[in-house]
Amino acid sequence: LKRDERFSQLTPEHVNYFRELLGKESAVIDGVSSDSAADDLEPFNSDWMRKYRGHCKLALRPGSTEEVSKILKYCNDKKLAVVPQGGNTGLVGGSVPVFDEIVISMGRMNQIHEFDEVSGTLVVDAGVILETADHFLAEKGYIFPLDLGAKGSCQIGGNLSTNAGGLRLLRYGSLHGTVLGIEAVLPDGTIIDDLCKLRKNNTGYDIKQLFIGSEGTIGIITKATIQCPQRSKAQNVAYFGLESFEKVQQAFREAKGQLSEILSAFELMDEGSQTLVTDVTKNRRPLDDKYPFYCLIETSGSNSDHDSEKLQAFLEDVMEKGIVLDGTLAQDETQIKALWGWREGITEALSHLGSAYKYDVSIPLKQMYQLVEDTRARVDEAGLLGDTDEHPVRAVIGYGHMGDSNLHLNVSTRRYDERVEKVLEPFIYEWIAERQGSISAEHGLGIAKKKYIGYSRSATMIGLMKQIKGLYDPVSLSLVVAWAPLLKHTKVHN
Ligand code: FAD
Ligand code: 2HG
Ligand code: ZN
Repeated sequence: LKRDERFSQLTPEHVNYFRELLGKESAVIDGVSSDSAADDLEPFNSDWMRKYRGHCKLALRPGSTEEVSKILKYCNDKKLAVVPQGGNTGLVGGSVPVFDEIVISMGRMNQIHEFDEVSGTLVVDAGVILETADHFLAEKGYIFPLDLGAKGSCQIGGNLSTNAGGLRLLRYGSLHGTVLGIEAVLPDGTIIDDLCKLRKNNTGYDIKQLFIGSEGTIGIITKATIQCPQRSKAQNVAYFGLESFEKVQQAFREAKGQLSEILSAFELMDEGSQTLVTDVTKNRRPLDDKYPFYCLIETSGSNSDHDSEKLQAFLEDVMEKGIVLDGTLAQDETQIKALWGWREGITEALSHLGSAYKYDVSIPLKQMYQLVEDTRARVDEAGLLGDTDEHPVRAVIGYGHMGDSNLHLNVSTRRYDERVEKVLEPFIYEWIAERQGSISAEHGLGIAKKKYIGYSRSATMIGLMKQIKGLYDPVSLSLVVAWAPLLKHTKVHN
């Protein structure tokens, strides 16, 4: 990749403008006029996986929508490249600079503005941390309709920009349904005020939807209104072992039939993924024996006794039918958390063990796990499996949101290694395209998948995306994002 010289280089004069605009010392982290800021800039330059690294010399931390607007207008006028950053937990390299883009970090915009206890509508700043919003809602008897392992650090603006799916999409649906309104700033500084609180609003195009899942390519989200459901009084969790992916599918079908309206999550883990969690946490496994597959089922309802009876009856039924080989039910809050840890803790465990090539994909359910097996066979054939310097792959594992046909294929290695990448790509993307899957289910394209968009979108669709980008960002130089090289209008590096 080469930096596009149409972008301006940062000068002390630019930095002075931002200093005057944002005032507070902590709002401008400046490595242009003071070298001593290099350490402070480090967290803005590297991503969660330590895979992507930028060289930004300036990070700005606006405190209001007006400040975001002035920053973007100035950058647009001066042809300064920027990258929006939320909690920096993204897994596709979209939240860090590629070169020396200015980071616009949203963490200071962290106010919860409004909550309506009757309708459940919540109005928040983009920089509010997901878990903070959920704790606030818990006190009111409500729940945020999105939950994911990175909840302690990711921000609502980042969640919307990636259209994060997470652990309970099965129950509460996607953010395209639960976001009622947004406020955003376009690259030229225009503030879009669409902070609607209505469930129904069919007056013209639903423009906010374009900001959900567009990874900051057309503007920066500054506020959002979210429709939040009431928190269920009772929660139950079961974890069980199965002998094949065929049986996993049968169990899913049974769960939908027998648990119907109380089913709130159906997650899949293979044995490889659970081995990695065991290696890292040293925790005792929930089941005595090992099985090729495990599922985690969560129910959320209004009556604990009724729900646990239902879950117990479900477990007995699927064991009697030979669908499930063994299972356990959490007895209290601590056990619920512990069982969830075997699913939510996989990403964290992988990061402790070195590096991981991540493929977040949607595949028609029947064929979902076949991708893991085919990839493992391919890596093995290439002589890369072994967990040594010569054979760097530790494991090829699969887990994910079974209820949404969303697989997380991870190839765990000692370190990022070109030989491994060559064996995996474009093989995996071709495999998915042949089955009409999606190469990007819930994490986005970022820099990791920008050049592979054609495996999941037609030339016509990509053409329409370019038109939209051109419309919102006509100067096409102000927002540097990972998709940029693909969307011709913003070609920023070759
Ligand atoms: P960042 O990583 O900072 O940014 C993500 C993208 O959004 C970047 O392109 C950035 O430029 C852009 N962006 C950020 N804020 C704004 C804004 N205000 N306006 C415009 N653009 C913006 N994802 C899932 O979907 N489901 C999961 O279950 C899930 N689990 C995870 C578990 C772990 C342990 C980790 C580390 C990540 C997980 N993720 C998951 C991935 C990640 O996408 C989410 O954590 C989250 O949505 C990213 O939010 P963030 O605030 O960290 O955004
Ligand atoms: C999850 O569901 C996240 O745990 C992360 O989306 C997936 O690490 C991954 O590949
Ligand atoms: Zn996920």
